[in-house]
Amino acid sequence: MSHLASTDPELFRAVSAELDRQRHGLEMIPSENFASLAVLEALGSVLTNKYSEGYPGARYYGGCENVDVAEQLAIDRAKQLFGAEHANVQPLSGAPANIAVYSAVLAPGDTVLGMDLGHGGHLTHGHPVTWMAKLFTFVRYKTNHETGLIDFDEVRALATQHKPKLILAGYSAYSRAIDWSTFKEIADAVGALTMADIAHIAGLVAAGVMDSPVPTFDVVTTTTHKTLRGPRGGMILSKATHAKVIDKAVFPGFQGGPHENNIAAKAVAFKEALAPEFKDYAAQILKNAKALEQVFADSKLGICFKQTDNHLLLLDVTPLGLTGKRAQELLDAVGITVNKNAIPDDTRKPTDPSGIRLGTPALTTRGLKEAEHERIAKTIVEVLSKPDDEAAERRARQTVAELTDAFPLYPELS
Ligand code: DSN
Repeated sequence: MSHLASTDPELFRAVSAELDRQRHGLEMIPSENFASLAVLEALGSVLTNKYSEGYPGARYYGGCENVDVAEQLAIDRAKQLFGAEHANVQPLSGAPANIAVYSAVLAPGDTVLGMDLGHGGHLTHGHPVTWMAKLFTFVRYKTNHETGLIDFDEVRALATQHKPKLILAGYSAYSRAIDWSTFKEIADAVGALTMADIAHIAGLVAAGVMDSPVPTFDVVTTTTHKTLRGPRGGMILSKATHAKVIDKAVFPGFQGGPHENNIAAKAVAFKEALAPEFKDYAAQILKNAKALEQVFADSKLGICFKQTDNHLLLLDVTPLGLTGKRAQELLDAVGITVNKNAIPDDTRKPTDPSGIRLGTPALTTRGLKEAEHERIAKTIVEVLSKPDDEAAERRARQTVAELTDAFPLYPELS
């Protein structure tokens, strides 16, 4: 980055400081990961200079022959990776991908049945603060407190009562496996379309370590930067019958010129995810999450949804006399990054909820396995159980330093 350093030293210092933060901390926000150097190179390439409204072979600009190659590679690899009939790789991120699907398959006033945000759903699944909630009628299902699982009796009853046009599954803070076939069966019974938002678990689905909704659902959206380990971005997979309306909804309906540098980086990430070693990576993500769970299960922390079947855990920190914000700050102070998060039916406000959410994709990319995750979980429990204990804080910092030294991040970057 010698050019950035001389052109804009102030910005260069911020980027360098962020590299330093990522290297010397334990990144446990479950939606974050570390993209490969090849992905970063594609992102920083001259493809950022090109306008290319339209799709490969049908653009509104000249000179698109090279970005056509990049975008077609991304499309073909996405279809191969997920076994999808159609892929649109232009959505700028997960929220735009979801909004594009709504605009493709719904009319204003239509009803959507999706998960309550507090039970692991996402803002774009109809939270009242979003513009989408003004356009469409969102009805929300929840999980069952006793089992930690989606309450399919409630989903069925709400679907029968409200006759939604679309049933939405797939979450950002739910730690259990998803029974796609029961959603499909309920949707078929009421004549609804099915949409899965697999932003969090896409890498696990691609690797085959979690069940895929792609064979049965009408539409599947995802981000590309979480478990898929690609660049920050989004993607829509669908049955061929929905291809036209989805492509039209993304462009010209909702977005302008695609970010071809980003799309090229997605193509690289998909190639990496198609490699056999990605399956080992995804399997290790799950093993590491279980290693965390085993330690937390022996602590006073509450495990929401009873257990984890994926890459994340949602923990209730109130039994320790903490709030989510305080827990996040305590862990931040020792170099462990998590995010405060609402727990199901939380009575606290979103800016200082009752829980924290943490996961294993980024540390698994760094090479940490079960033994290291067990050590980290014990450190987390100690820090949260002894908030004012300087010796505990010192020990935690020491653990973080030892682990980050033992598993270097981006050693090639200076
Ligand atoms: N912000 C993402 C997450 O952290 O899960 C979801 O959009």
